[in-house]
Amino acid sequence: MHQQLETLYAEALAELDAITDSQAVRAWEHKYLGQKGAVTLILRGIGQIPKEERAAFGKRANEIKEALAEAHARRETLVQEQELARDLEENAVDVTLPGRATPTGGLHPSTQTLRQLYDIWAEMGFQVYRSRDVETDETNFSLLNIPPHHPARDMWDTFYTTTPGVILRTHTSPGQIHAMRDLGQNGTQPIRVILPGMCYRYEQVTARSEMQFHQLEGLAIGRNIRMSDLKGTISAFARRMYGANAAVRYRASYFPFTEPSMEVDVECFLCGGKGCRVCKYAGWIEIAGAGMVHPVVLQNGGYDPTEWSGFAFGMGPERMTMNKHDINDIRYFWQNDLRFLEQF
Ligand code: FA5
Repeated sequence: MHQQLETLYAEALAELDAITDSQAVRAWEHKYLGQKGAVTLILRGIGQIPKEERAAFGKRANEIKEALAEAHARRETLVQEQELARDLEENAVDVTLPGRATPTGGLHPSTQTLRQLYDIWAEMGFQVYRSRDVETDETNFSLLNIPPHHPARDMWDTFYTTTPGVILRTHTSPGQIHAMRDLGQNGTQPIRVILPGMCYRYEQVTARSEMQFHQLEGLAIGRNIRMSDLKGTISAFARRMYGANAAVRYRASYFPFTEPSMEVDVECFLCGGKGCRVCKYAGWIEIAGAGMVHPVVLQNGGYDPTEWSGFAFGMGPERMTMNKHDINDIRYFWQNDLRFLEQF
């Protein structure tokens, strides 16, 4: 029995030393130290030992049991550490790898331009006045000095609704009427506003023309407003928008609701007037239609045109954005293609 015990001890230790995974450690514990384990069974069989040897045998058996339990605990810790190290190595995370970018939203290029315009005009004392997208024929045309059947209506191809007289605004100019009637207090108060908004035209969509686009209207009404005020204001705007040296020119034009009317060009900010792709080799880029508010329109807004005067202008933020970023097709703006939108 003594010999058997010592052999068992030596075997158990040798076996334990060779173990490299915790499952085997558990199996080993079961095999030697478990309730039906080899060492336990030997201890249980102590009765078969001659009485005089029993004490010495029991002592040795207990020593061995304890020694094996200790060896087991050490091995278990060691194996667990090795397993952890192996696991860390095999499933290593390279913390120096760049992270995956979280996509973030951004402002639409038109919104960026509009906000830049709001800032500039706010600095110059113009407040934002919001007007409706769905308009009446009367406000969009008649009150702006474009009577029914007037050939000038052809300038703006219109989206009609099924309700007679109700249309989608073709420009932001009807907002002039609303602003004058709303803020003018029966033609007694001066006004200085910008009117941004979406406009709709039933026209052939091309690289330069969408059927839906923004305009930013400006309106100033006062007692002594003259053409020089319009020109000074537009020039000051152009310097803020396009730089201190921005040159502006005015070309005679025609709008039924302004008299005189003009178109405003700014010297090409890309080539400085030498001629390039963006200005189509003209050296100048059109930025607005403008003019002195027509007396009939002042009257329709509630003002006495013999005492009051004013100027108005209308700019196209999409066209401005196209020039700024050299975008060659307006159709990109509303296609919601992230490849386009993410560039701004
Ligand atoms: C007008 O709509 C006038 N109401 C502007 C105005 C206001 C004149 C106040 C005088 C006083 P026009 O049709 O030219 O004018 O349009 C003005 C601007 O809107 C254009 O210069 C252009 O920048 C933009 N625009 C017009 N049509 C389109 C279109 N289909 N797509 C994109 N932008 C357009």
